[in-house]
Amino acid sequence: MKKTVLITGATAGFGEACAHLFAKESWNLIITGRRKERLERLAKAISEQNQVEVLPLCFDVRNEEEVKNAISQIPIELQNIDVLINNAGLALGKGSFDQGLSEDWNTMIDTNVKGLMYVSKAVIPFMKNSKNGHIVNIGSIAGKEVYSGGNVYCASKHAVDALSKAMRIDLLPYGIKVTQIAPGAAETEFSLVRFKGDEEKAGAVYNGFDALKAEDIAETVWFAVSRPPHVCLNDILIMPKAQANSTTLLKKQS
Ligand code: NDP
Ligand code: 8X3
Repeated sequence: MKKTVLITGATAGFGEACAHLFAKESWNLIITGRRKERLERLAKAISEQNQVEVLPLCFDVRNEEEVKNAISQIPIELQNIDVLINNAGLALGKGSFDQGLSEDWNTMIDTNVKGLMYVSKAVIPFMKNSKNGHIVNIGSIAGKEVYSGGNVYCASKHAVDALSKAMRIDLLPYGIKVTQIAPGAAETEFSLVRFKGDEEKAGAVYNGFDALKAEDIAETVWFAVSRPPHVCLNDILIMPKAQANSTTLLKKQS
C-alpha cells in the first residue's frame, strides 16, 4: 500500500521540491498552500508524471477554522497520513527591532508558529491510530542563532526549535517521530517574500556563493523519513558549504 505525505507550503521552494521527490518515490500526496492556481497546476503535473494520488488543499495555515475544515475534507483513503511536513513559513522584513512593523511580526508568528501548531493538531489524530507517524518541522539556522535584523523571524524559528523538542516528548507514547530540519541560506522565493518583491535585494542575498537548493532540503527530508522504524533523526542543521553560521559567508572573488 502506498504511503501518504501531507506537505504545507507546496506551491514553492522546499515544499514543492518535497512534493516532486515523494511522488517519485511513489507516495500519495496532500499538498497545501494559499495560491490555488499554482497548487492545482502542481497537482495536475505530478499526477500526470507519477502513478500517485495528489490532493490539493488550498488554505491559510494562520486560520485555525480553515485548517480544520480543509483537513476534515481528506477522503478516507488518504487519511492514513504517514508523514506531515510542516514547511509553510516566511520572513517579512530584515531590520532593527525598533523599526519593525507589528503587521509583519504578527504574520511571521501566526504563520511559522501558530500555523505549524494548528496543522499538527489537526493531523495528529490520524497518526495516533497508526502508531507510526512522522512529523518533520522545517526550522532554520535562525532558530539556532540570532543575527542582526532577524529578531522576530529568529524568535519564530526558535519557537519551532522548542516545539519540535516538546512535540517529540509528548508524542512519544503514540509512536510519532518528530524531526526538525534547520537549513541555512537556500535560494527559493524566501528572500523575494522577505523583501516584499524587491528582486534586487532578494538576488543579492545569494550572490557570490552556492546557496542550498530546494532539492537539497527535499533530499534531507527524504533521508530522515526513510530511516528504519527504530531510528529517529531529531535535528538536522544543513548549511551551504560556504556558510559557517548565520553571518559568516565565504563569497567568491569576482
Ligand atoms: P518559499 O517562499 O519558496 O515557500 C514558502 C511556502 O510557504 C509557499 O508555498 C507558501 O505558499 C507557503 N506559505 C506561506 N505562508 C503561508 C500561509 N499563511 N498559509 C499557507 N501556506 C503559506 O520559501 P522556502 O521554501 O524557502 O521556505 C519554506 C520554509 O523553510 C519556511 O518555513 C522558511 O522559513 C524555511 N526556511 C527557508 C530558508 C531559506 O533560506 N530559503 C532557510 C531556512 C528555513 P502560498 O504563498 O501559496 O501560501
Ligand atoms: C532562512 C535563513 O539565514 O535568512 O531561515 O534566516 S536566514
